Amino acid sequence: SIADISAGNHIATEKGEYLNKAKIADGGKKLRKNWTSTWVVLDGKKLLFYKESKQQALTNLKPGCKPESVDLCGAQIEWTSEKSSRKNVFQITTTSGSEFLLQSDKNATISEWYEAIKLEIESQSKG
Ligand code: I3P
Repeated sequence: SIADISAGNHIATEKGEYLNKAKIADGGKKLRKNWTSTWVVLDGKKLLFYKESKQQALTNLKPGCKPESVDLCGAQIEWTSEKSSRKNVFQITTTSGSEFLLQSDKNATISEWYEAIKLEIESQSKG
């Protein structure tokens, strides 16, 4: 699904959707897995994870309510069947050593996200 996000005078068309997310490493350090449903936006080189609802993410530009921003530059993406008992899971590993699992029960949804993020990563590596 496509969401129009308005930020002041800047209007960007971005892809946004609820996905299940688990951060399993931060700066190379393993974390205890904790799946949460998160509003995810692909914003060019960045993947944004919003703690609040979609509606708040779309309208809420208050300071201090920033999403978690993941730098996709140099990141790796791969399907994994070993990191979770869930189906449809892929992993993103950042250059800073953070690891995220993203999951959806809907095959089409998760495939779309995998392809979109992969394209973004590949377009960057070509400079
Ligand atoms: C974890 C929780 C996760 C599960 C994980 C468990 O237990 O059940 O949902 O991951 O499995 O350890 P807890 O809540 O006590 O931390 P999946 O749903 O992805 O399988 P794991 O240890 O095999 O990663």
